[in-house]
Amino acid sequence: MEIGIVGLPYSGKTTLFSTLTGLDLKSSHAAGKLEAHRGVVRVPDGRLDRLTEIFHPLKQVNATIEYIDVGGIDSQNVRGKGFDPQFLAVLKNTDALCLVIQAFSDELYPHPEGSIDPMRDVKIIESEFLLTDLGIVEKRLERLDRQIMQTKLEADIRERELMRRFLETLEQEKPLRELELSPEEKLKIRGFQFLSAKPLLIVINYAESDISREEFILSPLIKEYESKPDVAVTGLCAKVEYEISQLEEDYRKVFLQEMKIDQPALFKIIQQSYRLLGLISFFTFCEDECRAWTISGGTNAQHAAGVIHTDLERGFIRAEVIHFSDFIRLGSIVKCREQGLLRLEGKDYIVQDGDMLTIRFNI
Ligand SMILES: Nc1nc2c(ncn2[C@@H]2O[C@H](COP(=O)(O)OP(=O)(O)OP(=O)(O)O)[C@@H](O)[C@H]2O)c(=O)[nH]1
Ligand SMILES: [Mg+2]
Repeated sequence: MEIGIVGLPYSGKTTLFSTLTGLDLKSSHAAGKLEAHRGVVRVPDGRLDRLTEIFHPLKQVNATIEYIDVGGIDSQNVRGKGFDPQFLAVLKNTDALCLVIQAFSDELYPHPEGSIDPMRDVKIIESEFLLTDLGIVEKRLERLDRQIMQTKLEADIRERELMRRFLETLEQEKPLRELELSPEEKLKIRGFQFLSAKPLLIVINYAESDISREEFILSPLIKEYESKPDVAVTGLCAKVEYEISQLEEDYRKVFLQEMKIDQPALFKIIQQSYRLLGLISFFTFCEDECRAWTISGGTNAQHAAGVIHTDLERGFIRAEVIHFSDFIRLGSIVKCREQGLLRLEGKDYIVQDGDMLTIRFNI
């Protein structure tokens, strides 16, 4: 899973990326340059930490998400022209977008639009997403028109209808993620990798002095976006989060206590990215390792086994399932078995977030 970090220049993208990934690009990554950087992030999961405490495996393996710092979007240059092709090539391949908005003032880094206005900035970037998609749809429609004149293929005619719906939506300045689509149409849309169809996490990067006013700062955006599908709004002060991430573990705890922060905002961003992508985790546990595996919500037990290893999917017989919350409540596998909370499930069982699985299989 890949998430692209985008935003206007100096909004704090690289600061957020460095905080998330622990990779320090501040010195090597010149501001305003077009250059994508990738980094893998462990998804923090307190449940997995608990399992490790209980089973003492040799290692713990968290789920991961990959973030890409795509570089600055120069709003003055880009406006109305769609994105640079190099930039677009990276963005198109992502599974979701994380939009960083500058809500702090800093004389050294004046906002490119001349003032702080998060709602305006979200709309500027969203309209670039729409324009880029519009370009793709228009080109596709032209080609389909030509093809249909020659071959009159039923599939092309159906696709043209769908593209016309996309066109209409985009012309009304609505992102494609707001369209209701059939499963078949969803597959089709994925092939085009439209930017406005990707799940969007809006991250408001506010000033140090605003940490205690987060609710106030986020509320207009939450009001505007919370009811929309596949959009989430969150906030942090990237500069402070970066400093927290640079502290030694012991100092970090003291610092967080003093600032009255219960967990770094960073965890929140990672977990929200995970949720926005419709992902859930199941766990495996043995002497060697306790591990979280990532699947999409709605995945059945046989496909989930395939995430561990293709042999487990092919030779799948049954899954032994205990839910993490039952296991913690009763304290042991034996007690779960006695109470009938260790279940044997077949291949069609839909795996739930927090299930602990042991796969029985034939080789
Ligand atoms: N005061 C303050 N400064 C911040 C904050 N977040 C980032 N900055 C500073 O703003 C400057 C630009 O941040 P970057 O993270 O490089 O911004 P960027 O979006 O990657 O910039 P480009 O890649 O040039 O588009 C850096 O000097 C940061 O330290 C913040 O929350 N408060
Ligand atoms: Mg940057």
